[in-house]
Amino acid sequence: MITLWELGGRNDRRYSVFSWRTRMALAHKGLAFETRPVCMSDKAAIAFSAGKTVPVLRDGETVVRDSWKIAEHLEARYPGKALFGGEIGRGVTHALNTWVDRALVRNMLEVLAPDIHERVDPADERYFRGMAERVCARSLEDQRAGQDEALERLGRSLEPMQALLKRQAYVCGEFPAYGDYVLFSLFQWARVMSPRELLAPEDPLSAWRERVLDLFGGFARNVTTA
Ligand SMILES: N[C@@H](CCC(=O)N[C@@H](CS)C(=O)NCC(=O)O)C(=O)O
Repeated sequence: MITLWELGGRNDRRYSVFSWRTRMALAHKGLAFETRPVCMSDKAAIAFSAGKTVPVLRDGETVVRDSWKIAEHLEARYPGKALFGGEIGRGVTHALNTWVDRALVRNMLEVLAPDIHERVDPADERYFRGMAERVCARSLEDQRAGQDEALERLGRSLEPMQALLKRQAYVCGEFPAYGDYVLFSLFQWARVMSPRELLAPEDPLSAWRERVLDLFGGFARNVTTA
């Protein structure tokens, strides 16, 4: 039995950017799982993990925290359909994971934060505001006023992936794997929490996002969105 703890927002939205990586990895491996929505501010709910962030995965007796460590755990325990493709693939995917976390997540948060704030669980509104204003160093109101510039910054930081996806169907090549889910998690975060369309139809990222949304019988497509 596999259980995933992840953030729950209004209308049962599942919006944790990092948990979407885990969700896609579980679907890729064909593993059934249960989910437990938690509030960002409710650290007691995940105290058993000895950490303060989701995703947290319990797989039988094993508890794993941190989306990257969860991906490594799933790859080791369920080798069937590869998430990384061997040791070199693991290393390169880890590099991509680190780049996305350090170069893209904050840019995406600057675009989305005011919209996310309107859709988090009401019990998390204050907590989310505090986190977003600390990370982005601006009030949510200033962030809303600056959303267009934030979108431009995000667009510039996505340019390497746009160039790549003109040349191949998926981040990982001919077929999707964990590197795709790492990048996709940002766009799923946006779909679930913001009514703003981030990608022009002619953007190679747009066609790629549609391909990922189609995977596993529309697993990521058929959820509550903004
Ligand atoms: N490196 C961690 C980051 C996890 C993370 O920051 N999760 C957010 C939700 S998307 C969280 O739980 N935040 C709670 C908080 O900041 O207190 C991972 O990949 O799992």
